[in-house]
Amino acid sequence: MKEERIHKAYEIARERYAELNVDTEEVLKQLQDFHLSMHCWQADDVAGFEVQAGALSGGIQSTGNYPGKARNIDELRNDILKAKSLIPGTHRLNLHEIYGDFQGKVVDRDEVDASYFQSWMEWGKENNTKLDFNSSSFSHPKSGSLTLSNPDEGIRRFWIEHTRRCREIANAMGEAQGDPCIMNLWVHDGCKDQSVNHYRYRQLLCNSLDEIFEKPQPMMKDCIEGKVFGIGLESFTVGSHDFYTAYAARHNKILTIDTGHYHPTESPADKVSAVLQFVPELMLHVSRPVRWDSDHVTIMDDPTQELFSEIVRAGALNRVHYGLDYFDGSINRIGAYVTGSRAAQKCMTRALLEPTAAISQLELEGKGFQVLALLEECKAMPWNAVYDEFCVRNGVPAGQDFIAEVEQYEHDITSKR
Ligand code: RNT
Ligand code: ZN
Repeated sequence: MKEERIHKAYEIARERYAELNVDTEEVLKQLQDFHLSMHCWQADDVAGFEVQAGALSGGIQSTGNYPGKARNIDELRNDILKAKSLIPGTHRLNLHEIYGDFQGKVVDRDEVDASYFQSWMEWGKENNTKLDFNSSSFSHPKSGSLTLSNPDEGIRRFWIEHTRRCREIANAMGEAQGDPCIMNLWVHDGCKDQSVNHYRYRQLLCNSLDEIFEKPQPMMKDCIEGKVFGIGLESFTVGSHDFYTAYAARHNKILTIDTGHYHPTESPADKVSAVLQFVPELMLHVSRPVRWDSDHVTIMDDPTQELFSEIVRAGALNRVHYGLDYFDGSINRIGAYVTGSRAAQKCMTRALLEPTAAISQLELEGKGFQVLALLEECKAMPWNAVYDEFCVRNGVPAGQDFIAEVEQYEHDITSKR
């Protein structure tokens, strides 16, 4: 039987790792405590539920037209539950403001409040899912290319009001779940072409943030996310990495690292040990850039592995929030959710199974060859037997078995939309 085979393989792996003084039972416990914050926007290509919703804007794009995307709140919730049933462990859900339960009412972004998220909070409680939150600056008539940094005071005030209200909503979520809600602030502000007002825009953004963060909201935590460029905003980004890193360091805010937001040869993993010297915590947006911030589904590639390994090596497991951020509309969206989430977990599994203390000791003794050799050996260690065991213990299909379940759900549900 398959489960028996998995247990047998695990027992062999356990012994193999014990030779390196790695306790796989301890790693399984740590994996159980490793919570992803699943991004709700993979299920519907970042559309959301605003009655007045327009096209996706703000320099981001979901490409592909695979059938079956969630069209309303019930479909989205069911899809997320289906995905969660195929991902071992307990995970959070990361909501954008545009995913409120607006009940057919036109609610503008500066009018939103916690009442529109009441049903989400109940859903979270019923489904053992804690919520995180995001303000939404894109896909709105007032989005333009500048929001919180707009010299037009009316527009800037509108977005300040929106973001303040989002912090209140996040705080209400945190209270309802008895655990702080992590709220991410990303705005797309930038310029398509040459501009001579860089200092002015950044000063305005700085002032807006100061106002937004003025009021303490004890049951939520703020994180701020920069990037290099957006589509149609290629020449200048107001909220660049330097801007937000400096802001976060000065104001003790959480910095968000979106792995798709750096120059292609820059390593997001290398930011971890640098910025954690100065900011309290990190939020991740685990994604996969293909040539640019294309938000492809997360896979076990070197940059993702390196990112999780750096977190573990820094002893920073509990200083990081593990959000995902990809939106691929060209393949089965639930399959995309599950594949990406499991890839992130597998990277974490490998990171946790590294005999870091021993390798560190060798490094301090100047034994460079031994360090290199051990790191190479780790790549071929039976980490997957540990991940399979984790799946089985959580009652979730191990290996490729989840593919058939996604296909069944497509056959029964999503293909009929
Ligand atoms: C955009 C940012 C941002 C969005 C989500 C939808 O480049 O990564 O995090 O992807 O808020
Ligand atoms: Zn992001």
